[in-house]
This record gives sequence, structure tokens and C-alpha cells, in this order.
Amino acid sequence: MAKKKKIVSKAPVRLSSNGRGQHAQQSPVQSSSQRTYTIVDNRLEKPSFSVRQIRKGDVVHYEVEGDLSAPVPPIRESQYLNKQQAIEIYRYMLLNRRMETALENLYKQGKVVGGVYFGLGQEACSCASAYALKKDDWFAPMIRNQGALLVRGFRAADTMMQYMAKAGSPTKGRDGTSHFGDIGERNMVSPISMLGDLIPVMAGVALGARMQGRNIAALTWIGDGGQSTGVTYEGINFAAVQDLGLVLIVESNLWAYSTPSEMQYRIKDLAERAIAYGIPGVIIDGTDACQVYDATHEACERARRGQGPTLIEAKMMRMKGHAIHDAADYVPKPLFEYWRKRDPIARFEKYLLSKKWLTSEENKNLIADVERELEADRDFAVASPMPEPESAAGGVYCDSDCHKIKPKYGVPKVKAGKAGAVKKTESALHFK
Ligand SMILES: Cc1ncc(C[n+]2csc(CCOP(=O)(O)OP(=O)(O)O)c2C)c(N)n1
Ligand SMILES: [Mg+2]
Repeated sequence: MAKKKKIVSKAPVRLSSNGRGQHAQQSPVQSSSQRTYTIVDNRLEKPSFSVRQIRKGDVVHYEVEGDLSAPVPPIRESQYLNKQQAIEIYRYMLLNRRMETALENLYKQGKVVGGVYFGLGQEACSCASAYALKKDDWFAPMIRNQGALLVRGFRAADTMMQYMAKAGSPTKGRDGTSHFGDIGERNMVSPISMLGDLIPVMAGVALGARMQGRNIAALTWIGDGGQSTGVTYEGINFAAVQDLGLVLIVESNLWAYSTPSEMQYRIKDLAERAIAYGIPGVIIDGTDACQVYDATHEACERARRGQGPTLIEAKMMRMKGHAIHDAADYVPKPLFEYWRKRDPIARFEKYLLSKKWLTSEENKNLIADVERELEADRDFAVASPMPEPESAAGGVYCDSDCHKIKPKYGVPKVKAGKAGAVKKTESALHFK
């Protein structure tokens, strides 16, 4: 029998702009029918490395290849943030980090019921994006966005009590992690664990607002792994054809559980997916608070003008395991070292100091103030009671007169017509 010839792919490998290895497409034939698309890339550096899976028998590990020696880029000047806003974002980022450190300690003391999720290295992505929202906008956080809750008015004590299942927690002790919302005051849709499912829900929130005659921004986040789910496609596509104000931040943090992004998708950058939806796509450095704020602010403004959704890809790295149970031993150590140098808080602190928006004395006071707030919140959360057993039969959101949920804005006020700038006589839904 003829021996089978081993086929070796000679396709050239190109490095994507977050360093992911990728087989280049066949060289494009230049012709007048060639289409070109633009993805805005606001980053001041484009990392060039990729993660490769090495298999030895049944054992698999990952290695990183490429240039990991590049100097840390400066923070990009914001076109919109003033001194006071920038300092506020910095404070939220600090609070976000300290709160998660405290949660890790509470877990180790056996006070947490269940696991703990962290957004280490992603504080700029969570806090600076939520900061771009206005009062009437809506948001739906995922597990890495505990900082966004702080920006929207939750206290660190709320999240801590939630993890400890205390009676005073947002779910009155009925959930140990993040499954709570606030449709009354903070316009927050509860996280949904099924990855991607928040996207059509947030498109629906934007549609609901339009039916009331208003356009709003509806912000949510999705991981680089989660964005591959079918419902993500359906949700963005619906928002795109209806010009709904969905602002989707893809948290491109290089890992989904223990799977590197190289093994999750084949395109160069996830922002490119925007091309297929027919909406704007933007790449930003997710460790640069100014870039995060500016891109989200612009996307929110577009949303409020009724011009439809925007997809923002924030490049960064998940600096811990998936949750507290995961030591992330599979992540090549040099990757941690590379991204630790790009710590979003240290970078922003340096930026504020060098811009003289903060003196080192003011910085010291601000950090001490955050620590004081955090410690008070932690002590309050730890001392607060567990729920009474008999309360288990009660509702999560309703104390009495259970479960009548009143519509927040009333019934639809607009009728058939086109989307975009909404007038009383126009339709919320536009049919083509
Ligand atoms: C539809 C669906 N599939 C699988 C899971 C299990 N799951 C939860 S988180 C996770 C990894 C998510 O990775 P990514 O989206 O990159 O977010 P990251 O954890 O990196 O922030 C998986 C597979 C899920 N919750 N929902
Ligand atoms: Mg991920």
C-alpha cells in the first residue's frame, strides 16, 4: 500500500495585533471590486506574541513566543476627561482592586459562601467604561465588572455581603455571587451566567427605551470566549438592524478558563467582527483608562443619538485564574510579567502624577481614604447578620405584595415608522 504523504501547511503565519498567531489568508487579488473596511485602533502599542499549545502524550502546556520586552507605552491623552473626572475614575479603580483583595481574604477566612471572581488587571475596562454612562443609561455587568457596580453607586459592602450571603445583601442572602440587578435606581440588569445572553437583553432594554420615545446607551461586556456564542451574534445583529444603542465591550483578556484566545477564534482581532454586523468596531488598550473612557463615551453618544451599536475590543490580560479556585498554572509566567508591567492602576497613577493632576501627597491621602472606606465597609459587611431561616420563603426583590412588577416607564408611547432620532409619531421598531 502506498505510504500516505504527510501534508504540511505552508501558509505563512502572521502575528495579530494582540500578538495572536494566525494563518494569513491567500494574498488578495487587487481589483476594482475589492472592498476595504476600517477598524479604528487607538492603542499606542501593538503587542506581538502568541501562545502555543505543546502536547506531550496526555500532558498539555502553553508557551508564549514573541517579543515580550517592549517598553510600557504612555497613557493616551483623553479627549474628554478633565482632572476631577480622571481622579474619580482612578479612585474607583483603586476601590475595585482593594475590594477584591479584601474578598480574597474573606474567602480565605472561610467567610465567603461559594467562590470569588476577580477583575484584576481589568479595572480600567470596568470602571472607566461605566463612568461614561449617564443617569438614564443602562448597564449589565459580567463577573469581571465588579468595579462598574461601584461606579454606578453600589457600595463595596453590597458586593461583600452578597459574597457572604448576608441578610443585607442585594439578594438578601439568596445568591453567593453576582446575580442581582437594580431596575429601580441604578438601571442595572442582573448578570446572566449563560455567556452572551445579556446582549439581546440589553438590545431589548434599548428598544424598550425607544418605545418610550428616548434613545439611551445600553452597556454590557462579554469575554473573548463568550463572544463566540450564537446568542452574541443574534443580539448584536438585532441591535444593528434596529439601530439600538447597544455598547458592547469585548474583554479580550487572552483566556477563557484555561483556553488561550489562539484556540478560540481565527480572526486577527475580535473588533473585526463588527464589520460583519455592519457596525463600528474599535480596538483599545484595556489597561489605559483614558482609551477605555473615550471609546465608551463616543459609543454612548452614538447610542443616544439613535445611531446604533458599537463594538469595542479592549485588549488586556486576565491577571488571575477564572475564579478563586483556579491558580492559573497553565498561563506562561512571562505573560504575567509582561502584563504586570501594564497594570492599569499603576499606569494611571503615574499618568496623573506626571500630569500634575495629583501630587504625591494628594495621592497618599486618596489611597488612605479608599482604604478607610474599604475597611469600614468590610467591617460592616462582616458584622451584618445572616438571613433568618424563615425568610427563605420570601421574595428577592419584593417584600410584600409579591411579585407585582410595575413597568418603570409606563406603556409604549411611539408608533410605526423609522428608528434613529425618535419622534412621538415614529416607530420604535423599524421594519424593512
Ligand atoms: C453559554 C455558556 N457556555 C459556557 C459557560 C461556562 N463558562 C463560564 S465562564 C467561561 C469562560 C469565559 O471566558 P471569557 O468569555 O473569555 O471571559 P473571561 O472569564 O476571560 O472574563 C465559561 C466557558 C457559560 N457560562 N455559558
Ligand atoms: Mg477571556
